[in-house]
Amino acid sequence: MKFTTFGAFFSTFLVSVSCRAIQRRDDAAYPADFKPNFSAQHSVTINQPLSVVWPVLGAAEGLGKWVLLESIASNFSTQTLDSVNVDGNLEDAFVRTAPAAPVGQGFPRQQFSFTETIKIIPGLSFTDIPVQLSGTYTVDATRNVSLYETTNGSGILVKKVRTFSESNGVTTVSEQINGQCPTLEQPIVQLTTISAHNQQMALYPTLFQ
Ligand SMILES: *[C@@H]1O[C@H](CO)[C@@H](O)[C@H](O)[C@H]1NC(C)=O
Ligand SMILES: *[C@@H]1O[C@H](CO)[C@@H](O)[C@H](O)[C@H]1NC(C)=O
Ligand SMILES: *[C@@H]1O[C@H](CO)[C@@H](O)[C@H](O)[C@H]1NC(C)=O
Ligand SMILES: CC(=O)N[C@H]1CO[C@H](CO)[C@@H](O)[C@@H]1O
Repeated sequence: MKFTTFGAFFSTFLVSVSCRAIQRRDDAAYPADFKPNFSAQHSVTINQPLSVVWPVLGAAEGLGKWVLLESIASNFSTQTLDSVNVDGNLEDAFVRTAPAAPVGQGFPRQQFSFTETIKIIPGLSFTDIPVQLSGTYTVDATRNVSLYETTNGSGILVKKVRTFSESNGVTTVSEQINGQCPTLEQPIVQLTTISAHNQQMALYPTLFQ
């Protein structure tokens, strides 16, 4: 890792350690105060029809497989599977903290959690920062859209919308990430998100080999 990157990571580390004690963001206010300040978009093509791609990258059953393609992700597990009613389109909604819909209604919503390990100095594991993330993955199978929302509990929120299109037996998977993090961390989070997102999506085709 280049020294400048290391410096940025290290100051992020110091900032996040020093902020941890004083920062108490009210997670219950989400999404009313969701003001995204980092974003990424990317798409990949998979040489398979949507009928093959959907069960892995669309439906919730495949969630753990693609979450763990991110090189810094580990310790994935799922919790409650329920469903949620949405006014309007799923991609425009925030459903992570919404009340569950009565059985038989709404879009299926899978709760999950995993750990992202931010490596400050590669090879020196005592400098690693584990970030526990929890979220929901919600699926509109009629419109071929899914919505991924995570939080670390306070301060970092990520919304990712995934859309699918098929042409001549080839499926294009597109993702739009919008996230919110503390202003001081925005530059490094923006850079890390773009590179981790591109790296992860480049591996999607390997799930079909
Ligand atoms: C989530 O991340 C933010 C930004 O780094 C940090 O300030 C906050 O303490 C973290 N929350 C938890 C619960 O770790
Ligand atoms: C694994 O995830 C659980 C929550 O599901 C968390 O309590 C635990 O600390 C995590 N372990 C590691 C090693 O990150
Ligand atoms: C969703 O994908 C299926 C399978 O490719 C397709 O038949 C259907 O028209 C798509 N629906 C929408 C709304 O794009
Ligand atoms: C890159 C990015 O999305 N930056 C945004 C960070 O947040 C401010 C305030 O909400 C926006 O003005 C920036 O566009």
